[in-house]
Amino acid sequence: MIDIKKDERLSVLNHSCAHLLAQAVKHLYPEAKFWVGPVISEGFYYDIDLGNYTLTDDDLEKIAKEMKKIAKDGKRIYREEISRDEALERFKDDPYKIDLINEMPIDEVISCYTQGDFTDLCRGPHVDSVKECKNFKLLKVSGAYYKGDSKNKVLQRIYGVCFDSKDELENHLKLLEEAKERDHRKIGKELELFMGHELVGPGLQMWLPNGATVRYELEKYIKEKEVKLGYNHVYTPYLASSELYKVSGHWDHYKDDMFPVMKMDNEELVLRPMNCPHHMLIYKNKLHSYRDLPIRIGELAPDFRYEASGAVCGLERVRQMCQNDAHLFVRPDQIKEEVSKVVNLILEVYKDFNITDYEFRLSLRDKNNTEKYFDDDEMWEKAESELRKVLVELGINFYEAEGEAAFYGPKLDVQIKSAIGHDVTLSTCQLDFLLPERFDLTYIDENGQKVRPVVIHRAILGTFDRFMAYLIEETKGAFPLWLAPLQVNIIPVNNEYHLEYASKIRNILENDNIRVKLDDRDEKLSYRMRESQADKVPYTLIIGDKEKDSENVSYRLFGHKETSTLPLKEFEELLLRQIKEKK
Ligand code: TSB
Ligand code: ZN
Repeated sequence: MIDIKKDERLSVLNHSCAHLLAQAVKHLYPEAKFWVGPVISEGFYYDIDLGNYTLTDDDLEKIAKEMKKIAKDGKRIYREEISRDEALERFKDDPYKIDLINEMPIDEVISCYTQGDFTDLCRGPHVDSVKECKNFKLLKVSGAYYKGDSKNKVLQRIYGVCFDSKDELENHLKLLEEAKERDHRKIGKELELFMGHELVGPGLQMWLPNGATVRYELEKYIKEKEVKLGYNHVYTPYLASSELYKVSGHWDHYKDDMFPVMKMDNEELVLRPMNCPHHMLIYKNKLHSYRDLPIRIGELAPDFRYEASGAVCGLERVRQMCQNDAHLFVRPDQIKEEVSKVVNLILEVYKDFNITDYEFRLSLRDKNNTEKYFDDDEMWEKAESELRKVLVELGINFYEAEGEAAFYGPKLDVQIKSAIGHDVTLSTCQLDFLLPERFDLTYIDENGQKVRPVVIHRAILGTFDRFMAYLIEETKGAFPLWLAPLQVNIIPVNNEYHLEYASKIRNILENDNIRVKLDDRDEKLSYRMRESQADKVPYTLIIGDKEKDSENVSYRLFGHKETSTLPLKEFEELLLRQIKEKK
């Protein structure tokens, strides 16, 4: 999907369309007050105060009609630069604009743009005429707090998108429609993969049997891979004394993302947001020699983060998640090799899941934000340049982003786009010189001296929650055979004649640990076949006279119309092979 913000022409066009929207709203609702109307990746929006009135979809239609009318009139858009006093005078009836003017730096040139009877305070640039904005679509309206602060009034945010031609617009709307169909929340519900409930709360999802089966397979898959690569897995508690996070630095730099303390008599407990502190203590439990390193401690570990209720999204962003976590304790001379192994593991896993659309991001700190980031320039310079150097040496293509690091160090994040356009991190590999210091971790080097190890934090699947969200959207719920909640659905054509043979097939496959169902309901064959397709079962078997007499199976693959036939034994072998090969 195109990122409107990244395209210069579309950016300007969409911004002009936001003005057109405001003008139409002003015509229809003369009392409307306007806040801001920026361009976003999806198009544009405008935040509008309509008093106590809440816009409906019908209203959006009326507004769109008015916009069309104005666009057809084709007024020119022209720019003026005005003094601060004049700006304050012109926008005196619009308190939000007055706010904006007052917040502008003293030396900033104040400009406004006028089209017909409408003028808006704006930096620009804009297209030449409103008629260029005629190919637009208003997408939705929702509430948005003034300045994003929940203590403030709720404004109405109207979203839209605009293109140069009708074809481009229609094409884009079609893609949006397809994306909606792929949304993991929709598919998750249809296929009974997971559910939320208001009594449990936002960002807290329950994995239903179908989803839990997929997750179990994912857990097994990644744990087995890690064991082969020399990881040792542990189990640690989800709770800890708040002291632990004071030592680690989470208390000073990550507290806003944590649930508040539980006070018990003389104790203070918190739900952990990360697992690093526990793993640091496990490392520290023993003396280590340089020959023992790297030590790789892994855990499929539940964590709790206080994500804003407005930011949580299905399984993609949750408040309780389970990380595919590990902390690698390495000597400084092992950093490159270990980062390289992590990157290779990421690439190998992505190949297994056919993940091709992603970008590597080197996430750096924001130097000015000493609240979020541990304040030690020297340490940051070292960690950031070390990680950058390793990435360059490994020949990895990446872009850099400030303000995206962890509080303890820079990260190599793998960014993907969700169906509804969220840019999220899937895998991560992070370099940390801080926590070894905070926990006073050491090993004995060749000269018998105590020295500090370096820690690499890494999560390959990220969290099972987010990975599942991704997988659902990528596969549209048609999981590969090895992951599918139900792998084989057996439909006897007629229970009276075919049930016995169908049951025999079921028993054989069940014995092979294949997830199989026998659909012996008294429903029409075509109905049962359709339902099997809707459930996205990889193999649907149709068992009738022909199959019974020759000990064959006839099967239909998900998404295919044709039926194939194989001797039962061969079919069984085919399934086992495909499951093993993760086809
Ligand atoms: C890798 N301490 C490290 C760990 O050792 C850590 O916690 N890193 S993290 O903060 O980046 O989180 C790891 C992964 O969890 C992220 O890469 C992302 O894929 C996933 N994740 C983060 N927040 C959420 C959330 N709210 N919901 C679902 N998944 C999340
Ligand atoms: Zn960590």
